Amino acid sequence: MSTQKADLIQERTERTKWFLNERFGMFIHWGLYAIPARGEWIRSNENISVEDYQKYFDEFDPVDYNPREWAKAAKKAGMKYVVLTAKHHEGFCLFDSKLTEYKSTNTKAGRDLVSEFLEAFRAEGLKVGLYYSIIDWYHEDYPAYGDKFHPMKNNENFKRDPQNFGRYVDYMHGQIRELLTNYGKLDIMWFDFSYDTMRGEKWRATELMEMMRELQPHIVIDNRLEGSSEGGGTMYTNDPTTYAGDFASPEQIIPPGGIVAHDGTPLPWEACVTLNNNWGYAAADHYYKKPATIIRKLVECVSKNGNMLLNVGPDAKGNIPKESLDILSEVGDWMSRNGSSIYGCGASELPKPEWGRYTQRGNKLYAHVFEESIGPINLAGLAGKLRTARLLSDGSELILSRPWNTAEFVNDAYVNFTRQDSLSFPLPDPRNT
Ligand code: FHN
Repeated sequence: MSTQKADLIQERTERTKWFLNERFGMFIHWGLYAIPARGEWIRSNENISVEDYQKYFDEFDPVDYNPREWAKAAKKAGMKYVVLTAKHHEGFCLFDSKLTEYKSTNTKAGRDLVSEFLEAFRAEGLKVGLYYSIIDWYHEDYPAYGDKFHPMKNNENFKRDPQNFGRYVDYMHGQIRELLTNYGKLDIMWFDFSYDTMRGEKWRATELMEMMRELQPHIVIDNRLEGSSEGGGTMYTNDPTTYAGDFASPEQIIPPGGIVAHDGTPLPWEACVTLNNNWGYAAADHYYKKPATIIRKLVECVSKNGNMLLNVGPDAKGNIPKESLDILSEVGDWMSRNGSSIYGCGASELPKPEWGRYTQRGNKLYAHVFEESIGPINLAGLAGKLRTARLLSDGSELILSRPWNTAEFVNDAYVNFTRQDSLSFPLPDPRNT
């Protein structure tokens, strides 16, 4: 490995230390698509022309937008960082960009939504990040014709001159410069997404990364200037490009074995997950995951050295759906008692037990009991197994953390459970047995 590449990997390790410690963040997908309320891909899925989509720009007026309330909900849920869509594929900018008229300050709202968002979440002590879509269905120089990720791919009226794609890339770089210059310290930049031949230097990614590292050297960046939700890119190799990114970004699926480089070394990664089945607000989508499911996913991510970025999709007026808030509140109840089994934790050397998962931080081992079908866990027997396996040094502590009853979640089971959902006792000293 060249020195330069070794330095890149070392710098990435340094940059992501806080990120891998916090483990749990909030993703927020918000834009004009919240008005029709059928998810963020509506313009493409329903082949809506720019003219027909304009009515949403004309209507957008989030009178209930109060990002401080969003931030309080995230903090109460135990989340430590947040990522908001500054611009999604629709091309609408939630910030006062000087490079376009298609922005929130030109709507009835008349507000820089990103600026207010950043101030509110910083005030609640969370680290802040912005999502930026490199795909842009609004910009006239984004290649529409023949591009499968563009809504007008087969519409003769939307043929584009691909020679002007460079003008779109200039626009994209200019907006990234605006975001990293005009909005204070950002902790995360979340690009979305590369595909087919549209990756890497098609976005002039080396030039973009050099500019970003000059403006905000500490900022943690995902791998989608090269990759997508399916992964991809050189961060898995020992020869990463300058724009390989600092973390892999699996989507909805938690990788079976976590994420490692080709040589087997663990890589920083974060799984992004929806609460229902949509990223953007979808009024008819009531298929929400249960709090226990969310907790198990978070525990699974951490048990595999990963983070979880849990999504909310506010509605057109700026309200996070009540179903989402209720789940976040109950996840927060559990996190308030068991956050020590998440923050700063990672995989254990122990193999996964049949009844659940382990997370570990130093010599503290957290046993997350998911399945009680094998009857009450014999803690002494478990401690004996750990001791025999000599996998924990003397003075280690085994903390039993039981993310809720595996039975169908009902309130009284939750009440019974909370009085004892975390037991902690020192392992018997092997010298006394
Ligand atoms: O197309 C987007 C999608 O709308 C959403 O933003 C997700 C979140 O990671 N990313 C892309 C799909 O991979």
